[in-house]
Amino acid sequence: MNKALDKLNEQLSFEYESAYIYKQMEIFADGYDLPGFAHWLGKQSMEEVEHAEKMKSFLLDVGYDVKLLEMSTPKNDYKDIHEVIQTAYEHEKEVTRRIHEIANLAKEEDKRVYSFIQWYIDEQVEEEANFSHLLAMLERAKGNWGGMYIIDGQLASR
Ligand code: OFO
Repeated sequence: MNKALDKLNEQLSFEYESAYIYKQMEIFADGYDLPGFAHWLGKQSMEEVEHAEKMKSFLLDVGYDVKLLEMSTPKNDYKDIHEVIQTAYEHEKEVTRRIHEIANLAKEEDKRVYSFIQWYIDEQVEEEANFSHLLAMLERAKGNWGGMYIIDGQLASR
């Protein structure tokens, strides 16, 4: 039994779950007439699939019996785009916590996992920063639609 590999297998499903959550956020933004946010969140969703795929390939390479786990239904009743981005930021912090947990476990148990997970530790710095910068911009706009559309325009070019 290798707990580090088991945890990584769990995280693989959680990365797909992240993609699912961001896909629902993309749909919300689209329905909320913010195409830039929708585009940006859609790209985020695709990035999560890439994170999951990388884990899948690693687990297969070390001969692990990869199994996908059950996913929760993503929240879809957001009150506004601010709540969407706030929720996403909190989600990324949870992902970071889980990645660090895997690293701590793998440090003693499996050096292959420990080395592999370093990329994700670095990636999470960027992931959290993306959402916290966006959140700061939204907080400054204070729900003013002029400001929100400027941000929306910027996000369209991701
Ligand atoms: Fe995969 O980093 Fe975001 O969730």
